[in-house]
Amino acid sequence: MTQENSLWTKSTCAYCGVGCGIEASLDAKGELSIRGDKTHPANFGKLCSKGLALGETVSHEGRLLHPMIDGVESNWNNALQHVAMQFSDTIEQYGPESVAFYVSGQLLTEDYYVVNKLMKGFIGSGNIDTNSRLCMSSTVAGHKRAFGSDTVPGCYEDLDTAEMVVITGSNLAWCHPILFQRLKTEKEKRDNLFIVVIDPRKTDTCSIADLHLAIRPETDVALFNGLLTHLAEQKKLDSDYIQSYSEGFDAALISAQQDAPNTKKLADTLGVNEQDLISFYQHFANTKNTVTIYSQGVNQSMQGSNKVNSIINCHIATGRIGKPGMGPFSVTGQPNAMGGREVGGLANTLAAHMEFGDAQAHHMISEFWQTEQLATKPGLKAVDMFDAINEGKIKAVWIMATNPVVSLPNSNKIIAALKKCPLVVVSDCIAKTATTEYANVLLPAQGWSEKSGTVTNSERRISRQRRLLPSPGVAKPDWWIISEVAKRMGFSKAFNFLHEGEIFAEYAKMTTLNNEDGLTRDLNLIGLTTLDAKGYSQLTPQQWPVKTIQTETVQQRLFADKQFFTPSKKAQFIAVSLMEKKLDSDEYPLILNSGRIRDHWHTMTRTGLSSRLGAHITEPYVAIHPDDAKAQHISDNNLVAINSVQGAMLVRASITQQQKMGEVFTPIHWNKQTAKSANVCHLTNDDTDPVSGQPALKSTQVNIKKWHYHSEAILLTREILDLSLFDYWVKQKVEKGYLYRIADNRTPLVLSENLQSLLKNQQGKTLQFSSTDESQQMIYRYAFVQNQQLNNAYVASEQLSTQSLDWLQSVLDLPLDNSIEKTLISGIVEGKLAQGKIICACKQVGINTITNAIQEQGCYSLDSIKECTGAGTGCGSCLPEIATIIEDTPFTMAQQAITKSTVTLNGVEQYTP
Ligand SMILES: Nc1nc2c(c(=O)[nH]1)N[C@H]1C(S)=C(S)[C@@H](COP(=O)(O)OP(=O)(O)OC[C@H]3O[C@@H](n4cnc5c(=O)[nH]c(N)nc54)[C@H](O)[C@@H]3O)O[C@H]1N2
Ligand SMILES: Nc1nc2c(c(=O)[nH]1)N[C@H]1C(S)=C(S)[C@@H](COP(=O)(O)OP(=O)(O)OC[C@H]3O[C@@H](n4cnc5c(=O)[nH]c(N)nc54)[C@H](O)[C@@H]3O)O[C@H]1N2
Ligand code: SF4
Ligand SMILES: [Mo]
Repeated sequence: MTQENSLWTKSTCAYCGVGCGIEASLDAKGELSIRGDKTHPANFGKLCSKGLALGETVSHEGRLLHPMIDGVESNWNNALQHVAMQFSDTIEQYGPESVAFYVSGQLLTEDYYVVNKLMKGFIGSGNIDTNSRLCMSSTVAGHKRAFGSDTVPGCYEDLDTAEMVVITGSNLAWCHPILFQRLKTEKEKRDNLFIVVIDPRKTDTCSIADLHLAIRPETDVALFNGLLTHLAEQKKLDSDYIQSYSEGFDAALISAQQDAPNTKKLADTLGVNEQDLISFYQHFANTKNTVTIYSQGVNQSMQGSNKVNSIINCHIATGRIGKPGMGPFSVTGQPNAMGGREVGGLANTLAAHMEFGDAQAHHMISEFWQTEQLATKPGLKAVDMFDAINEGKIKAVWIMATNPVVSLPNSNKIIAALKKCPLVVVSDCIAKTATTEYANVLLPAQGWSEKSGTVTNSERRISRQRRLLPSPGVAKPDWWIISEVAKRMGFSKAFNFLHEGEIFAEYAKMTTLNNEDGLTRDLNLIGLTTLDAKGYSQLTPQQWPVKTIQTETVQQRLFADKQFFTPSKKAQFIAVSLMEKKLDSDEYPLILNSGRIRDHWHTMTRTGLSSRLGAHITEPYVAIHPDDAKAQHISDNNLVAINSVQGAMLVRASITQQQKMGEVFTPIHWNKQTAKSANVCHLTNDDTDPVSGQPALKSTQVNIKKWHYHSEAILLTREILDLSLFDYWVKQKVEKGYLYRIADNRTPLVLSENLQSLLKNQQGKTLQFSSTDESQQMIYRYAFVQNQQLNNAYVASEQLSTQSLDWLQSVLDLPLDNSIEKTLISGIVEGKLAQGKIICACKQVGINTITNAIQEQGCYSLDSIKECTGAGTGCGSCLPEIATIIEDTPFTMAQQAITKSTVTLNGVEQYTP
């Protein structure tokens, strides 16, 4: 190892299922530097904005440092004893079905393995479910129905040789950015690569699409049934494959044909242009090397499993599976969504891809775990589990690494359930989340960078997450917390693990039970069963199945031998038909879709700590079509209330043609910790897919009304404030503090007075100035300076143009001088502030200088930015951020002329920004 390399530790990114390899090093200032791992086959050294900002999110801000019992600080021994006793007592009194664990795809495989072992193996109930129920369970159900196993057959490498890529129900550009970049690079290299995006809204992913089918929400089954029908009509089926290696084709085709009497009718059902539809079908029919990528637009639906099977049907029918450059490809969301599925985190599977109802599996696992209490039937799935809590059937729940008050549908019901539940234990890294509020016991968990174990990515590749930093307080790894509780419940022998590597070894061994050759089950890690501590510590990425330990990167595809894991060894077609969900209502005429934005992760407990990530989209919003906005007299940036039968939220309107009429979209990230009322799950209904139990989070009926208020303010502080007295507020992390956007029904003067009393400023210099602006509104400006440092500042008025106050985002990070003080009280931006947030620290170049160069001088490459502005010519660490700015800055006329666009929408050529 060279001196250089020895300073960098390899680990895996904390976020999405792409599973990028990172390298981390502590720099001289004690900060964690992060770079991509060039040797990792998921990313070959590249990282997206979230991966690059990992170092900024390992601060100890807001961490849960000690166990807490009923709000009082405790120690580990007492807390573990308390949890163990309460669970044991409940089980003794009401039986094993009266307790539950609700866990997460953000646990490591080792954590997941022990928590499943405890519930299913020793408590003897199936009541352990995971947030993967909200994420991947329709895919799991679809895979099992078609293949007899939960198998993702392909590899990322398939994107390099695919000639057609269908991306459906996935905003790959924002949610799996490194895979998207890989595909984009291929698209730039290869003219013959045809990309189709299927999504009701026009997302950034469409920027590389040849065709965008903006289908009506929830009509995917009909679209793929139409495809199967077309393939049959055009004689583009692989008859040999259908005959020899599959079953159920005829019934599936009959069902498909019923959904697709002809392309005109079908195009009407789907709400797309007929020619576009035919073009998609023809390309699919004629392109052997086709990969279909799919994600939550497919899974999170009342017909999610049927959507999955409608896609897989088309791949089986054309024999396009198990071979390079082709196959259905479910991209996983969380870093260890796959690992959880492997070890049995879902309530309806046992462990290591063994199933309930299989007597032999039951016997083997009982023997392997040395238990007589192995659960005999599936437990409750997430939504049902919380219903059972609400009904008092479950009396103790332990929530780990997930924030169900924000992420489960119909949050008011979840809150009611948690309030009623006699024992709520929450293991989290963060002290104050929407969920920890309802906990009786809080257990401090180590977070990413502190914990150690393994995760599996979307292409079945197992990678190590390694410990990089010490943990704050007395935080412990999840596997340790669970094992210690298990021991105190009387299961010492089975949970006597000293190290996560021991857990991994046990799990690897379990995959080989009656499966040494990997022919009984797909999941086989026999090559890793001999790993010793050193081998585990130095483990390089391994793609399963692992026959022998992989010393070089391998690219394996399952089903290459055309053998499946069904009883007949044949793939199964599933007959599916479109379930027309009635989505018309006079009171709630719009369909609310929800999903992710590029730079935030779920409930923001981590990405919310980075000012860089917070700057991309600063406020929760609802994307709405201009005509829908007009009907409600809503203008761009107005605050609006979204209402459904379940609840309401208050967000900013973003009027856009990317949204179709009748449909609106809002991000999932903001919640009680970051905004007054912007949690979309307060609105979403809890309908689920009857096959998978996955909630239909993408289609809730709502209405939208303009929200009227009397005053607005922007407040900059160094500390987090309780702003609950105001009607609307949103928090944004900025360098060295927070920026709050506030709106209220008080007058601007009263709002200003309220702000001053909240700030409780004493002994310092107050700068204050009130004036009227061009439209005769009163503007109240205020700033408070202590020890030559700006402590807090605000601007309040009837209405503010939030963009013109962007400069406030960087003020706390700059040394206070006369020109800044002048700006604070006059609002006239000059000096350093005029160039906006500093992007290139070496050359002190601000964002406005860079965007001006892009827009006015046509600098839209990194080299030209360097030349025009000097930015990025120092240490170069700002270059990725500059690249992002180039991507985000609206193109000018000059660029439009040279950027040839091929995207079509409803048959019309579109310009893609
Ligand atoms: N930046 C970022 N990346 C993430 C995450 C994050 O929080 N932030 N989370 C990770 C996780 S856990 C997950 S599960 C993945 C999710 O990754 P994605 O599934 O790509 O993300 P979403 O934004 O939830 O939804 C995808 C798209 O489905 C579309 N859609 C809605 N309804 C329909 C429909 O009826 N049919 C079709 N075809 N499309 C529809 C939506 O418009 C949306 O653009 O992202 C992972 N990556
Ligand atoms: N409306 C709507 N709702 C959705 C979705 C949608 O598209 N629309 N998507 C759904 C999907 S796909 C998902 S995956 C979920 C995600 O929803 P959640 O799982 O609720 O979201 P996170 O913010 O990732 O929650 C993780 C929690 O675990 C903590 N944590 C992080 N690391 C660790 C650890 O190592 N140990 C422990 N003990 N705690 C840790 C974090 O601080 C945080 O509180 O949301 C679902 N909800
Ligand atoms: S693509 Fe996903 S795994 Fe890779 S760096 Fe980005 S967030 Fe991390
Ligand atoms: Mo997810």
